[in-house]
Amino acid sequence: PLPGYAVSLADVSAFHEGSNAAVLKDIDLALRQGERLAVIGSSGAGKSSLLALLSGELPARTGSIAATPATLLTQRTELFEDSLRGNLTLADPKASEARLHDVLAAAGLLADVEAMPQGIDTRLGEGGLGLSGGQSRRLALARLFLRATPLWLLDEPTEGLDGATARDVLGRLSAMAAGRSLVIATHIRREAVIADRIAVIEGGRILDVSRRGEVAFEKALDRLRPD
Ligand code: DGT
Repeated sequence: PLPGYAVSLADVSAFHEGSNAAVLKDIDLALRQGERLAVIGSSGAGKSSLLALLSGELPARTGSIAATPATLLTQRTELFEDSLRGNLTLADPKASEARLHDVLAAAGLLADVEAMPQGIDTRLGEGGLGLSGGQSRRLALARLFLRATPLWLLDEPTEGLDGATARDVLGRLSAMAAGRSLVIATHIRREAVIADRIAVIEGGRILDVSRRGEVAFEKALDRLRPD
């Protein structure tokens, strides 16, 4: 991307494998380093697909795309039948013990881990069996925190969490994201309100982008599910 930018897209279209209808159309988007963008729109509008495009998972068919290295936090946390440590270090095999301790603390998981029978070496069942929804989301966060990419892509990061847990997780995310660029796909107000700009996407097209302080920004927030 251009100096000072995390993302620049011009006239991008993209197709999912095996589909002959574009899932993203005429996408123009520039994101400055350190900027936070929320992407909102109906179910099926293309929010997750835009994140996939930015992560490099979904190729652009036409147009030009430049993005700094990114880490994608998907809606579902993929956890493996392995120790907590194993589930964490797949994000950074060289992470030191001190660093693991730090990211667990930042994710709000340290006390939980210390209370487990074998601490960080406690084994999880398939799909993270043994962890609550909040704990597995926090584990996903700790994993994200190990990925020091300049761009984080977050797909509904607090979906399914109760209000208090969600606010706690969002606060931690926001603190750890200082200096990084964020793109947050969401339909929940609490997740969009931390953004500098909101992009509205429908039918694979960006219809509108508004900035905090603008009337359109408040209107966009009003379309979202209240906390
Ligand atoms: P959500 O998560 O329900 O709020 O919806 P969005 O806005 O995240 O939408 P997205 O990007 O998941 O889906 C956009 C369209 O693309 C929708 O028609 C479903 C389709 N689509 C999504 N993932 C795939 C895929 O892996 N393969 C194919 N062929 N189509 C997909």
